[in-house]
Amino acid sequence: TNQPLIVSSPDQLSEWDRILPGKPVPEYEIPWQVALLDTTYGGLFCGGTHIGEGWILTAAHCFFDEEKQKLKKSQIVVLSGTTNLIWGGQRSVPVIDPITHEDWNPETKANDIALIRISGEVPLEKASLVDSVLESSLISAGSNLRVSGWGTTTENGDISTKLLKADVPVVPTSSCSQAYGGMVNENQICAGKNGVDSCQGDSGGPLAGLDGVGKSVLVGVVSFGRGCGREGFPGVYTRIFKYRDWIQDKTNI
Ligand code: 4AZ
Repeated sequence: TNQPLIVSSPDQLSEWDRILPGKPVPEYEIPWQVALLDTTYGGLFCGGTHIGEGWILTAAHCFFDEEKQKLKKSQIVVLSGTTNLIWGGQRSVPVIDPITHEDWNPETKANDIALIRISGEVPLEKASLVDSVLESSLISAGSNLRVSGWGTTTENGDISTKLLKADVPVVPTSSCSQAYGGMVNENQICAGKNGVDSCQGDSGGPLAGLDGVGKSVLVGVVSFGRGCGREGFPGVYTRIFKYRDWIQDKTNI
């Protein structure tokens, strides 16, 4: 449909208070970024990344509500081809129910990864998935990765109607795991610093790095965090490289 979405009223925050803090993404800079909208209220519930042939990579926790019931395909619309959540772009519907990882654990948040299949009619650019050699150089502690989304621009704040991006420094898994009481392991990447982070609604969206020729490669999926942008609590991302076989198995990508 071409109905405008119902989103939170535009907030009063300055550009720099957004995605903690974010910069607006120019149109076409991250063309594989999608928004997942819930048809029951028309609003954003997660982000996602087009990885090819109508497959959207996202987070498993996106599809479970408070009662831990899975969202079905009829409750989901995939918005692509726009940085503006309200106007423009294409809307696609999933052709099958979301495929969530078999070992997704809502208590520990382990294996927070999922796939959505949309009909292949929308020509969407795809993100490349990181390989092992590139990955090891991209996730060395202190290097920056880029996260993007329409998520809230402060903890418990409003979502952004414009797609925002932020560069987040990689934090060693050991110290991150300590902060999160042992919940984080080598299947995850931690990134972020005081005031620079992803937040609610960014979940499922891309964490990306640049290869040797400046081409974007997908490294992680926004998963969780204690609050947003808090000192000592970086954002936690699903480490895509560790799920390469799972993705291949489900999608042939
Ligand atoms: C969320 O609630 C969420 N700071 C996502 C990412 C982060 C925190 C919360 C990371 O979806």
